[in-house]
Amino acid sequence: MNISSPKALAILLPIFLLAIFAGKTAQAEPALVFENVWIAEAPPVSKVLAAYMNIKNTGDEDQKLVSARSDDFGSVEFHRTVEKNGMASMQHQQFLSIPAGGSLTLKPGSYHMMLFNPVRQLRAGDESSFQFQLESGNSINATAVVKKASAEDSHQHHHH
Ligand SMILES: [Cu+2]
Repeated sequence: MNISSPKALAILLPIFLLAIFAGKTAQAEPALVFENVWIAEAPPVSKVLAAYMNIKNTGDEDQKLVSARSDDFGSVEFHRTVEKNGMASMQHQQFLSIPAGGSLTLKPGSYHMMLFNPVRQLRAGDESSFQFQLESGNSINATAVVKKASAEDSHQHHHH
């Protein structure tokens, strides 16, 4: 297709304007910034994986994530690992709250996302994208990178 032809322009111009409009809409979304989103690599037989990240709320309103989904997994849940009498257990969380001007860190031994029934094998270096649904009705996408868990755990210790 010759993109300088009037016919091509008639097709491309609306797409171009739509892209600008979509960009503006995205800016109006809640000011959540997803950082260091990663999935812990698991053996191929694993039916459950975990994802971690830091979520920053740069806005002046509290935000609640009510659900997450990914094409790479059957379902996604928010969990929190809590220790009671020396026993660690996971609690299902209905939502994740990110306070205005604050952040929430999902990390091993704390809040995390549980990823059930992967539809493909994810190896270190692979990417997977998530769509988060907010209580406000907005949704936000974030891309996760698959990493080897042991390396990331030791990496995290350097920041303490
Ligand atoms: Cu869990």
